Amino acid sequence: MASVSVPGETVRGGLLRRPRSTAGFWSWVTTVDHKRIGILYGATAFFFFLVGGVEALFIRLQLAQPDGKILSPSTYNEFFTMHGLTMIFLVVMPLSAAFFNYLIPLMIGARDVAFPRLNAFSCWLFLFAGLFIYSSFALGGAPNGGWFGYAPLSTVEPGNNMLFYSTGLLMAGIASTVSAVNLAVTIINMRAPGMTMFRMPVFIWMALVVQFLLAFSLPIITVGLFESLFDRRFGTHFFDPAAGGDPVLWQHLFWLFGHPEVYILILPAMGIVSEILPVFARKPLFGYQFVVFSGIAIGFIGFGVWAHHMFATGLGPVANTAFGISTMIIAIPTGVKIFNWLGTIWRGDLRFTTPMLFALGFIAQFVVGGLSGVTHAVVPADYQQTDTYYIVAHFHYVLFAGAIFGLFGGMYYWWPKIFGRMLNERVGKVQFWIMAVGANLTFGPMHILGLEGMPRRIQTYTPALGLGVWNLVVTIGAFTIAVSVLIFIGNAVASFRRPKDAPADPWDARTLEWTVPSPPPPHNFDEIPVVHALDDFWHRKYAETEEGTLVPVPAGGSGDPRSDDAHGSGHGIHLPSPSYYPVIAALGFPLIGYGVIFHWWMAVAGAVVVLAGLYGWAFEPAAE
Ligand code: HEM
Ligand SMILES: [Cu+2]
Repeated sequence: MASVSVPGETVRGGLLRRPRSTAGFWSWVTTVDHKRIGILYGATAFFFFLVGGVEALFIRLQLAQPDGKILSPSTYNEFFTMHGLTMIFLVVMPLSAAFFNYLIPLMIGARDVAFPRLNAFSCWLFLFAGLFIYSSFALGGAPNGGWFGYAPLSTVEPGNNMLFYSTGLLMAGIASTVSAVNLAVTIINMRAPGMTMFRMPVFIWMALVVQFLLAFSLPIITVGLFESLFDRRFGTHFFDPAAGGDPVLWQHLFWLFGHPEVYILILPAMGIVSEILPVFARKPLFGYQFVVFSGIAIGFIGFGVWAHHMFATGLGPVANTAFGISTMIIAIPTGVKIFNWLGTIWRGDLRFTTPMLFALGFIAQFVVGGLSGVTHAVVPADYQQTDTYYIVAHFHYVLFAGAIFGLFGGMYYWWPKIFGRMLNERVGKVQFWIMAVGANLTFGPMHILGLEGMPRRIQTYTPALGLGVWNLVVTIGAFTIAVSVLIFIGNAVASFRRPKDAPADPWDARTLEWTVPSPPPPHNFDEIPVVHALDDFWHRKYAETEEGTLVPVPAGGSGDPRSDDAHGSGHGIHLPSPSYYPVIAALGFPLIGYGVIFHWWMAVAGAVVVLAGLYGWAFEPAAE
């Protein structure tokens, strides 16, 4: 096959020529740059955060008073299901992926991830999966069987609602699995010289644990989703007791994934907090290796606790006791982290910047969520708590007051690096306090409502139950959170109006990403750095006397990223080229999804698009 390259023309095999534009719409559609892909993940996830937030506000308006009439029972089922699905699969997971994509190469001293086009593919497939699931609102009805989609409700309830659930999550699962392999290979194989495993920042360690959790847990739910899809589409009986199937099998498959999933949601925020605290305490992380190993321990034990979600399904005293104990055990490595964070700030030279406030807020509120989690491990107590608002309170303390607070801390910490502009610190602090008040006003009283017997997922309740007052407080809290999110949007928009004046190292930080300009050039590093220690950048900036006093090391000398001539144009550095094919291949999947639900010919058409994308991807010229 001839291989000529004629500018602007298709080249061999009728393939599309690689796009050249580095600015504008098409440059974003065809980008394979990890930084841009990180920003795409972040922007999409933030959009879905707003959508999931609005759904929560409608839920809270409906429950603000007894006998609410804002949402009909069937719409209510769709709203809480979509709220849960959105916040978990379309917000916290991709927001973490945004940080992973943007920061991993920069923090390990690499120019990009191992498989840049695969990276673009997983990003587009995640977006298309999200849009596919949301298109269900216009195509007969959104998933309405709860975010954990228990059978047989999810397999026998009429309508396509839960078919969008299973096909949509299958797509999102492929995107996450592909990304997990890509990022794990990047961390293991692409570290700069001298960046040994125990010189990696904790954020990178937590990212690595998360990729393994994804790689080992997603296949389990994938099997369950296919079985659920087959029961609906092909009349199989995996979860049909009348034909020898077992609905509890779904629960096992779901929670074998679902519990590791909660660590997939929280470990990134724990990694972010472990980066922020040392910088604003001006002390190294206390017990670095303990923090790393406790993260790994959480990853392992996290696969051995799943049935604590099923104490009330009748597994029997032996199983319940075993899972009660394993759940209590997982509190130990979690506690180790908390004490190491406290050890880091203890007697530190603290600066209460906005990122630091969010990190401290994370610790305080995550402890509240963690403690209620321990109460669930006590089996008889859980009989009272399960399926009530006490549980809703628990997972919002760990997921909203925990994970989301950690992620906001990360946004305020790395915003100058990513966009070259600072966010307003004063506005940031106002946002933090309003969000903290809102979160505790929303999720605090839910503990009381739950212990007073309010079940979750009820569309309304009678005045006789006396639940009106606390429900009104919760709703006011939810709108307080909404105000704080609007303040953040205002702060972000205002920052984009400012010139790109952020310095390379605005916080006097410790890790490699702060050695390059803000924002970093496409090639990241002119020269791949050589690393000599944990917190290598810090040790280039400061020496320590015997008494432990920090002595600044003057900038300059070879390899010092602070010297003026440290950053060139990157001319001659090979970078992966943009490509059309990842987005084309990803586009075929929603088509296949619609085909499975509506008309098989669409599935065939979708498969053709995927194959065409993969063909182009395989045979397009490496680079011009
Ligand atoms: C922005 C503030 C938020 C508010 C006001 C809020 C409110 C609520 C409420 C009231 C429910 C209970 C619905 C019911 O049982 O009838 C709920 C359910 C849920 N929320 Fe949130 N939430 C928020 C953020 C989040 C976040 C950040 C996450 C996860 C990362 C999340 C995950 C969930 C899940 C998984 C459910 C269960 C849905 C189900 O039962 O299927 N929420 N939320
Ligand atoms: Cu669990």
